Amino acid sequence: MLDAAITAAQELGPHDVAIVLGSGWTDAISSFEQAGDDVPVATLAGFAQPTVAGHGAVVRSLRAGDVRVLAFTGRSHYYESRDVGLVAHAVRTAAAAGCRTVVLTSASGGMRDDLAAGDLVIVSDHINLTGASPLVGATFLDLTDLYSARLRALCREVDPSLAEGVYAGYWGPNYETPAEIRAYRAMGADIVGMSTVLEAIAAHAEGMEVLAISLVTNRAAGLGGRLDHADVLSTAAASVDRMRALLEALLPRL
Ligand code: 8IG
Repeated sequence: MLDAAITAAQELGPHDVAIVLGSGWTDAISSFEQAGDDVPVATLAGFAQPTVAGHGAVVRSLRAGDVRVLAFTGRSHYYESRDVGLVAHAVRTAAAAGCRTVVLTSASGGMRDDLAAGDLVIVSDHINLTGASPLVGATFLDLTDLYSARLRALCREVDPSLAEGVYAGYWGPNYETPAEIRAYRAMGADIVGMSTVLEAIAAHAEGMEVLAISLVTNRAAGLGGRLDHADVLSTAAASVDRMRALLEALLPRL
C-alpha cells in the first residue's frame, strides 16, 4: 500500500465503512453523530484540495449504530488532474484505515427512459469510458462482481423503490454530445457521470466490498433540456431528505 495512504489513515484512525460523498450528498450525512473533529483534506498526506462547487473538503468520522464511518465530503475527479493516483487516494486511505466496505455516491445524468431527475439508482455494473485504470502493472483484476450483490440486495431491502442501472464513467469535464449519449445507451449504460468507476476498481483491488449509489440530477445530453451544474445542485438539494433517510437506514447495517 502507498505510504501517503498509510500516513493519512493513521491520522484518521481505525474505521469500518467509508463513504465518498458526491455532488450534493454532503447534507445527507447531517443527522449522524460525529465521532471527532473534521479533518481538512489539505492537512492529510496525499490529498488534493477539491475544486468543484458542491464538494466539501473535510473527512468526518461518524457513528452509525456500532459502525465507525469515515465520510469523505468531497472527492478528486479524473478531470481535475488526469492523475488516477489522486482519484484513488481516498479509497486507498480508507482501506489503510481498516474499512472493509466503501459506499461511493454520485450525481449523474439519466439515459434510460424511466430515469428522471431526483431518482436514486443503485449501480449494478459500470462501463469505464475514461481509458484509464488506477492499477499499474500486471494486475489482471477480475471485475465480475465489482458492485457487491450482497450490498445491492441490502440496499433494495432498505428501500425497495430504488432503481438499479449500469453507470457509464465519462472522462469529463465537458458533458457528452447527444451522439455520445446515443452510443452509450446502445452500449448498455443507463446513467452517466464523471466519477465512481476508477474509485470502485481501486477499492476492489484493495479487497473492499463496493456499493455505489447515484442521484440522477438531469436527463443526459439530447434527452432533455440543457445541462447546468447549478441545476445539478438544486435537484440534489430537493432530494436530500430521501438521500439522508437512505443513509440513516443503510449505514448502521453495513
Ligand atoms: I450530475 O449528464 C451529472 N454528471 N458525464 N453526464 C456526465 N456527468 C454528469 C451528468 C451527465 N450529470
